Amino acid sequence: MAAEPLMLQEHRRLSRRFFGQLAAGGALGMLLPWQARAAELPPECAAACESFLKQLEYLTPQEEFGNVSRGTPRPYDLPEEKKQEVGLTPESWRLEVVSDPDDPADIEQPLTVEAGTAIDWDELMKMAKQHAVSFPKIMTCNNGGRPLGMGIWEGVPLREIVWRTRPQQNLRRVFYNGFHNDDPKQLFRSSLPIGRVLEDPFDLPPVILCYKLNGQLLNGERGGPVRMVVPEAYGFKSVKWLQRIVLSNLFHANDTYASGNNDVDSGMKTFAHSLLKPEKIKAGQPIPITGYAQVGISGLKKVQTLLLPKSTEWPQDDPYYTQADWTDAHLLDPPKTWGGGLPDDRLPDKVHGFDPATGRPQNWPMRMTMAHWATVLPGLPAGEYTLHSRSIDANGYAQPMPRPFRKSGRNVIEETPVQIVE
Ligand SMILES: Nc1nc2c(c(=O)[nH]1)N[C@H]1C(S)=C(S)[C@@H](COP(=O)(O)O)O[C@H]1N2
Ligand SMILES: [Mo]
Repeated sequence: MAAEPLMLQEHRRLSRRFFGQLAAGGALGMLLPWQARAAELPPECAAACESFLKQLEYLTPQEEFGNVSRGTPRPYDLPEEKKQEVGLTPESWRLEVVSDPDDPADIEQPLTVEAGTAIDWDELMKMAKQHAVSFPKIMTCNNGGRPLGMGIWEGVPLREIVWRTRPQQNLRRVFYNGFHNDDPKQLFRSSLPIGRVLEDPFDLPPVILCYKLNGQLLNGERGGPVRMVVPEAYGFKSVKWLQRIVLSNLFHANDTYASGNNDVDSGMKTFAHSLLKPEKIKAGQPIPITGYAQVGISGLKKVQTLLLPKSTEWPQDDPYYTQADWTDAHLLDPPKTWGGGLPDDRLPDKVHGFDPATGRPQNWPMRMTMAHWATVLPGLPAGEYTLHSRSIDANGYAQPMPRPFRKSGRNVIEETPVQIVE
């Protein structure tokens, strides 16, 4: 039998501790038999949750991230010599930083391969010694229902490289793209306002040129040797196989992702989803449920669940169930171990949002990361039910508000079946 993914073990451990406390307090004597079987529970859920299981080890090993990569062929599938030739290995990697010919920014020192001024790996590592930063971030595709993975990303702030070009004026936007088989049709480009690059608002970490994920060099699939990582944004801003930065006086976005109707200025949303729930449970038995939340730019105050008979009609005048009787779930403590392939499970020395003395998070849950939750709902008569879960962000907005629009990132209220049997 395959070993249980570490993320699920950690999630079970955290949630068992939670359920154990409840049982010890006498509140849930009936839960004990279930708890005793916790290690094998619930197989039907394990199958349903398969794609999540890897994320349950708090950090996701980089090989196990969900992968969103364009390119024919994918850059990381090129033969080794070809990678060497096109700059997809650390030794051959070069980063150019130039002015936009269409909307020129006034820079004194473009960084180009031709002039021998492009940034290479040794130079980046030199900069890293002085400027490297690490931060936790959940990677999520704007269009995906589930996060791709949770990582600690390490890199050099993009602004350090922008300053090297000695910009003078007429600089309003930074575009960047990765290797794309030299085919304009395969170009994948994102962009940011210069202000976001030079300054970090609201305690955010900087935008980085990232070369490590969970303490290990970034692999080809994750965008190595170097990718952009934008802390507060959906995945499409974090361009992989980064090779070119264009400094522009254009005043608006021109991201590849704008085609496809995506909202390219959207910050990550907060949402909740269940992970382990009995698909079938006996009438009258307490119903244990665990899950995770993505903590977006607006933070996370709490997670709530609502278990309704399947026959319940969706209220026409209250499509987000704002008037329903939601039950608060319990947010679980930060994990004791981090997983994700971190060598010796040791976090890098200085991680944004972590206390350097204790190595523990300063606040919990942290924005732009994942939090786990658990709850036990009272037993119900036999029948078919629908479980809903939702988050309330730190500003008090219940999911899917304040921005319910699908193309600015998914955060629909979860709907999943639960069967209660005699
Ligand atoms: N060069 C390049 N960068 C890219 C992409 C791509 O296709 N090409 N996909 C983007 C999208 S849409 C997402 S969601 C993230 C996914 O990151 P991951 O594959 O490391 O999980 O990478 C982004 N960076
Ligand atoms: Mo994406």
